Amino acid sequence: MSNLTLLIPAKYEFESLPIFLKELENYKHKKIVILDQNDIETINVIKKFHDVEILYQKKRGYGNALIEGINHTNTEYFSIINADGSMNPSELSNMLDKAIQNNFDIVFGSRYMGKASSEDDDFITTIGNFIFSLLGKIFFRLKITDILYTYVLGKTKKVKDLKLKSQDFKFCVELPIKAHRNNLRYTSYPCNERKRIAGKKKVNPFLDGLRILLGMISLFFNR
Ligand SMILES: Nc1nc2c(ncn2[C@@H]2O[C@H](COP(=O)(O)OP(=O)(O)OP(=O)(O)O)[C@@H](O)[C@H]2O)c(=O)[nH]1
Ligand SMILES: [Mg+2]
Repeated sequence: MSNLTLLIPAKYEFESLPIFLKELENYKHKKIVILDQNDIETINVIKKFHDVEILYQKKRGYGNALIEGINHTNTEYFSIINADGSMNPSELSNMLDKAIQNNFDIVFGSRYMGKASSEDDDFITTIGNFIFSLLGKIFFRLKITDILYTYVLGKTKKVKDLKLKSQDFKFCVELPIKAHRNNLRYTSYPCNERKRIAGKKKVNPFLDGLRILLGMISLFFNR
């Protein structure tokens, strides 16, 4: 059995998720989809995948789903991989090898280094990702090139010990900032982001962007 659990946060992903889970059948890792128990349409389309565990989140939000998923994980490593199919699972084995061979606690997938790329970015998200990654470098001394992608593979115990709190998309910045402050060993790995398979984007670039900015300001002043 694999030492890796895939944590798949999903919100109204009844169009993308069955296609993505079909692709994931080629990967013999443990898979947990974390969603709201009222998301009946998504629940109904994933029931037929017998290699997938469903975890109902107790509260709301993307960060809440991931925190509950990580706390529920009992393999040595976990990876966050979105339900919309934009993160390519063929990159997982290299990310895991990199973590194991160099004893990294976290490997952050990056769309902005070397031969990495994104087919999913638009003008607004490209600018937003650049600005937030720059803020991370300047104000938090982060050594990663893409702070918001959150295609992350990490050691379960080390990340559980960070006691992350963000229930919404602030999770994306809380994880690298707290990892850095707690002296975790981390690195980046170049990824090629695909377009979401179908369905609607759940992130509101302006509202969630503002929440993330306020989250960074709060983390800057509260160590
Ligand atoms: N469980 C759970 N999952 C969520 C929530 N919000 C978003 N997600 C999932 O988190 C992942 C990231 O959200 P996306 O809508 O893909 O965000 P995005 O990548 O910025 O948007 P696109 O570029 O359009 O894909 C997706 O798999 C969503 O289904 C939530 O509140 N709860
Ligand atoms: Mg997406």
